[in-house]
Amino acid sequence: MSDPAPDVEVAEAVHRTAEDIGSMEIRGAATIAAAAAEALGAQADASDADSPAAFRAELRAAARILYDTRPTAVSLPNALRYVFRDVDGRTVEDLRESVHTSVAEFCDRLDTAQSDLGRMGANRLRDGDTVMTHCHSTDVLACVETAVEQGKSLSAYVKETRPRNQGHITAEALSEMGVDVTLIVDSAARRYLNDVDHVLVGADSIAADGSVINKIGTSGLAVNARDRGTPIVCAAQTIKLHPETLTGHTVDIEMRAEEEVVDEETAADIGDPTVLNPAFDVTPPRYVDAIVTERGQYPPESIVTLMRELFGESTSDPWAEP
Ligand code: RUB
Repeated sequence: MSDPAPDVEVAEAVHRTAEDIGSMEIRGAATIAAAAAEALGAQADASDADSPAAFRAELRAAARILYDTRPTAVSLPNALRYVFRDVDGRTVEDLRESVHTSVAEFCDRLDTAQSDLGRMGANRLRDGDTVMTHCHSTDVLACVETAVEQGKSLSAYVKETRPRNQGHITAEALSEMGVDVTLIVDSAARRYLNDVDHVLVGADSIAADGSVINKIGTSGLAVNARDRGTPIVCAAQTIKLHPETLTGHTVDIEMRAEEEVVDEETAADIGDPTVLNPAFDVTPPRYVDAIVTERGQYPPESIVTLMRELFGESTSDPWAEP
């Protein structure tokens, strides 16, 4: 995507948020969505535009910079769309205020959606159950946390999730909740699936056919879980539904730097192999038992009805030039 026109001012805070999302200082689909919305609020605050048109051009340029950071989590463009939808006003002041109202409403809805989803997911978990997790998903953690608050005692096998080890964040969060945590390397997952009652994963995007796009390794885990007969549940707020897949678009899978997999020196020592580092993969709906959203639990194949209801058949790209 093109850079903003040189005369359009974008706030330093927007550039900082974009850098933090790109470097994964800010990561996870829900967290990215909230940060992107808040960055639009920061842009509105910082703007000294002298006309509504100039204000809108700045906001679009900010959204474009945020949109370009990571391609897979649809929560990011969905957040930008949500904020833009309600931006209205005849003066710069009115516009600024409407951005703030919209950002606050969006962040409130994210929080509410996550706790509603947590209650639905917790209903699946029974006292004494063992779960297995992959990566770090705040939607998954919301389910476990609610179950623990309901007095259920839970154990967890936590996959470390190479190459970035987000499993460590999950391990810490679950331990703080009082869950009995066992950390395992990714390749040990199948070995322990017989001891697991539920595999719980999040999502960066959910396609119209019910495919779950999540951290690399999710699809292999799901196939193994199906083979072992262990139910696999995806916890995902509706902000993860990818409306463009309704019209045949596919979800971009982000490729990240080789250095996340192997440092330069080690790579040189082992003959400089080609290194591939896809950040996400696609789990077909037949390997997923249920998608738990704040609107209830869905078999993956029927998520399309919810997607149509919430998004309709067309989407806007508010970051694009009019
Ligand atoms: C994070 C990841 C998470 C989803 C859902 O990948 O795959 O499972 O984003 O997270 P990365 P949440 O670490 O590359 O961002 O439930 O918090 O939205």
